[in-house]
Amino acid sequence: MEDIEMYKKMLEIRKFEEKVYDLFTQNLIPGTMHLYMGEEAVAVGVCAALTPNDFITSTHRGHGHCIAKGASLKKMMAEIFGKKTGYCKGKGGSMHITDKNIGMLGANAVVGGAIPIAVGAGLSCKLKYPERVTVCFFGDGASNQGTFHEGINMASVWDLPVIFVCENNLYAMGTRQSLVMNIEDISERAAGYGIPGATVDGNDVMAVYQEAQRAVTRARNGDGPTLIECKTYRHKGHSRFDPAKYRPQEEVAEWMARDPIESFRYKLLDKGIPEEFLHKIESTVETEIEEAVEFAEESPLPEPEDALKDVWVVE
Ligand SMILES: Cc1ncc(C[n+]2csc(CCOP(=O)(O)OP(=O)(O)O)c2C)c(N)n1
Ligand SMILES: [Mg+2]
Repeated sequence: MEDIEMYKKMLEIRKFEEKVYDLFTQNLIPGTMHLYMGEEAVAVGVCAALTPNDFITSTHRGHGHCIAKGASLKKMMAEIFGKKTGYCKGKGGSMHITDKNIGMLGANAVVGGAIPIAVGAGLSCKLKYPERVTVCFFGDGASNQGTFHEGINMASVWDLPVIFVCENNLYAMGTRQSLVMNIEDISERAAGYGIPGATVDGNDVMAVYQEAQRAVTRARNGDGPTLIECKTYRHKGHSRFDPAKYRPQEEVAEWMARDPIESFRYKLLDKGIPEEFLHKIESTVETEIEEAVEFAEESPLPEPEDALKDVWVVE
């Protein structure tokens, strides 16, 4: 993927979420949300190394993964508005966005819940479509779940084409990593399963892209999984109402100064990309977001008689 396209994708995620945040705080859309703002370089850098046929699994903080894999902004926005035209016909909300047409196997509200799903996808690809890889995104908190250890072990033993991407934003809700782990680099855990592990600056989209490319090549060659830890930081609190008071102000300031989008913009300018060209991309993205909101606002709500359609119930 061209660097300019990566810039545009990161901007789409940021602008989409700024809009969603704005609408949530005005109580214009229901539910809760976990914003990805600040972590855009991870999803975009990794997905830039994938083809449309590859798969990803996501988390509760999934807007960035969906957009980076090519999801429709209109259908995402409509879903968040609870409208019939949304990805889950308005019944799933932010944490259940799924699009099998683009290989997006689903956001997931269960922390660590998508790890076994990615391993299952990896197994079926190994058997049926050996050229395809599956990327599994998860957080630092999820890497303490049993699903992580069981999943990564199975992927290693069976040489599955799965790339484990740990988004280490230093916190699981209000719990700092150092309180629940005696290691600093989660990539060290790869050694325990006999696979390569790498730690990368998760705010540097090119660094993430290059590391992802290495892992993708390995997986496509049948050499098995890789664990990539991306060090990053969320700009907002854990979810809608969290003011994130548990984070030291100096730490927040330090990471805000390393905004992945702003720093990449400087790099593009340094490379000689004209500023007017970037302005053009920025206004195109603004228009795309406005169109997504319009689409969502104008879409109908689901019918009451559809409430039990497309859902599983245990009687
Ligand atoms: C199995 C399970 N346990 C607890 C929760 C509540 N919960 C939601 S998000 C979260 C923290 C996840 O932290 P991390 O994996 O680091 O992801 P981040 O939110 O930082 O992106 C917790 C504990 C949950 N959704 N699922
Ligand atoms: Mg975290």
